[in-house]
Amino acid sequence: MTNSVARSVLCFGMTLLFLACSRTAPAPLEPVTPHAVPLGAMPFVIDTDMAADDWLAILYLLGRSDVDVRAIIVTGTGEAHCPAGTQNALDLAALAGRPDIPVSCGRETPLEGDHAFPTDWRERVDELLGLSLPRNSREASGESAVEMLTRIIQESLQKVHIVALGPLTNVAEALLADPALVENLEMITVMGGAVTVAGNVGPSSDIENDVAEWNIYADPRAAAEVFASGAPITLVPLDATNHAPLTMDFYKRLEGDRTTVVAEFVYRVLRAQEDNVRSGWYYFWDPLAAAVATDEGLATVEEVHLKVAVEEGPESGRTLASEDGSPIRVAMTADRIRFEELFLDGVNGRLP
Ligand code: AGV
Ligand code: CA
Repeated sequence: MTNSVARSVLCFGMTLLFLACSRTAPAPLEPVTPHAVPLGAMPFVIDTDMAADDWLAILYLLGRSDVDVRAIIVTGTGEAHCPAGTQNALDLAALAGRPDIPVSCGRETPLEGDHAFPTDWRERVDELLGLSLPRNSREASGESAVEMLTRIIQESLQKVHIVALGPLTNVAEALLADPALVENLEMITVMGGAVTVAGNVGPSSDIENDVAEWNIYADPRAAAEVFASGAPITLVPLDATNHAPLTMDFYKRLEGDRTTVVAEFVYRVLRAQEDNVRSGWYYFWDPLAAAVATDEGLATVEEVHLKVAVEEGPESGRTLASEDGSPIRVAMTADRIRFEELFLDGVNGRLP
């Protein structure tokens, strides 16, 4: 082949590539104009492991003007690794018009034991499922997650609501170092556990454990410490989230009802997981917990005395009812229809 023929072939190939890319690459998202939170909004801290449904939960909370998200702290023991999880949290906050929210990450090992999320899950969420977000020009805070959480609770004039969407490592560490923090906590709403239903660790991995839910399994000691801390806790376990599967019906509904850049991003997240949604095992785990934190009427709540199995073995990380457990408010069921409505309104900017 002569040089000029080779060049033409190369050019033709590159043109095809360009056309293919320009046809499939989604349009970049333009962040919402930065805005302040109205006076009187309730102080919240989000503790998250930055898995895909955590992003949805965060965007729902940032969409509410009665919620003042004072920080997003990332769990180093959950699905995302600290560097990627921190960057993704900063970028999500900026997308929603809150580039100023401080973000930091916590320790990367559980308080006890060596449980961890599967490596391939971790890499996928680190990479934002292949999606992209506009970059927040701000950087992670110099404070650690525990310092940030502690300072915000201590400084707040109103009691703080923690929404915990991953392993409880950060919250436990803060409460162990300063047990008096519970005095200034409105509530800790936790997505985690499985009380009267099967767990989700065994069925989604090769780990022999049919009773634990992943967030509690990843750091059982941390969960046990938080439960025993005396803090007011609302647990949103699999018992409740099993009532909120993420269905293809909802996906189609969102496809036809996305009027904001936030709803567009949520749509892209679901599209990137369409196979999982179709197969029926994907749930609104964290978005339901976030919604219950703002609107408890979405769930039926019962007080149950709960313990966490901290010993290693096939029941490690189980949350079980026991007379000598701590009193925990447990969401047992959820109203899927009302939740879907609220969530869709939240990401479309239709909530007051
Ligand atoms: O167990 C639910 C928790 C939630 O906080 N996470 C996902 C949510 O962020 C772990 C989890 C359970 N099953 C999973 C999970 C799966 N199949 N893929 C990824 N994460
Ligand atoms: Ca999570």
